Amino acid sequence: MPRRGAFVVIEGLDRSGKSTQASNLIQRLDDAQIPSKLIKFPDRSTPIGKLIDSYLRSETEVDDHAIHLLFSANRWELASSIVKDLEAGITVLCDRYAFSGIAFSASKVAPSDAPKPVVAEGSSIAPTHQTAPPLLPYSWCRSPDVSLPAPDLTVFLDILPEIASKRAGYGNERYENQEHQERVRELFSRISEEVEAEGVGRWVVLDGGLELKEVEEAIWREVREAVREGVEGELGGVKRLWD
Ligand code: NYM
Ligand code: MG
Repeated sequence: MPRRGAFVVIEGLDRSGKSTQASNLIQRLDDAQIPSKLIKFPDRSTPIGKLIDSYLRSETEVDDHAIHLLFSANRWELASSIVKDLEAGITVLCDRYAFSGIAFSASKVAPSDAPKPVVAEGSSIAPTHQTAPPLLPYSWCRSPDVSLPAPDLTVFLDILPEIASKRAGYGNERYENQEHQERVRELFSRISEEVEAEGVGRWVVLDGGLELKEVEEAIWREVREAVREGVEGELGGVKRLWD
């Protein structure tokens, strides 16, 4: 059985605390002398990443299909180096991955010009955003990431969109509005079921609304276990999405 680094992904809604936790985690891995590397998607430093950055800041308009493919291409740019690092025994920690790609794109709906219906508080009538048809089919959103290296562990930091929206810095970029984030959260839940059904590594949901330190400890427990499995050869070779 090959010994290798663990591929760990942190996912969540915007402002769920991913980036903070990722940098704390890399520090803990360092302190434990576990060779590790932190990467982040979108990687805004490459030419493709710069285009994505400009799109996210609403400086550029890009067709929804095209931007989805660019997000995926931005991962493919790093795919072989991820595998190389894992095989060299380096634990790769990744802040967002293909699951964000699917969740944020498949949750897009056509902007509605129609005025919103007035719904009384506590009413069971579904709000408009739940009935609007998706712009991009789910299976289409999934396909460009097929065959990317599969994570061994995905930690999903779950937070209510309403709580996230109150955190500092929220709302500056495209997609950072509660309605979209509600749909993204539903999509993540669907993705987690598929990850489990298809055995694409482990998917762990942690409460991102807890105290920072508590979340950090919970993540650390999961990651330490994944690292151990890698060192002891239990993870096997690097798998691919969605083999
Ligand atoms: N995002 C991220 C996508 O729409 N597709 C993707 O494939 C990825 C990786 O970009 N709102 C979205 C999610 C975020 C935004 O990410 C920027 P971050 O982590 O806030 O820089
Ligand atoms: Mg963000």
